Amino acid sequence: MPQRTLVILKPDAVRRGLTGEIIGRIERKADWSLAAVELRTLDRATLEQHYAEHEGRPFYEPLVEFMASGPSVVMVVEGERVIEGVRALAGPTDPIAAAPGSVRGDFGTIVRENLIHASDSEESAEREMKIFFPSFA
Ligand code: RTP
Ligand code: MG
Repeated sequence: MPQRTLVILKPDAVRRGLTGEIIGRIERKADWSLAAVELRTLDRATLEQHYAEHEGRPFYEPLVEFMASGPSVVMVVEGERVIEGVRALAGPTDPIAAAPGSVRGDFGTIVRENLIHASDSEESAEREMKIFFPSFA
């Protein structure tokens, strides 16, 4: 079933010149496509909304600071089972636990600087697309 998901290539991915590599992996999946793509430095208010579920956790402040530390690539990806699919392509949160072949497993070592965000459910995707692309239908 076609879906849409909100994907962020985090500031570490942009700084390290990995956005083309990661976007290429997404684009090469059968029947997936980019519905929106923008290079954007995320402000604190937007990030507080996006990461509201983590407020109060010890990693919350450094996470928001890191995510505001430089430009990210914010995208909407659409296609067959794309919500579960981009999560699988990204790999688990901790890059050291992520298998080679996944984005985090191939390029990451630090839990916070794990290159990519992808919505974790249909409800999250709807909520997050509204935050980052309010005018998007
Ligand atoms: P994301 O939301 O970015 O797609 O990642 P996720 O679902 O795999 O991870 P989540 O638990 O939602 O955490 C959000 C982001 O916070 C950073 N984090 N740091 N212990 C730590 O230092 C820690 N734990 C999480 C990561 O950047 C994670 O992706
Ligand atoms: Mg998450």
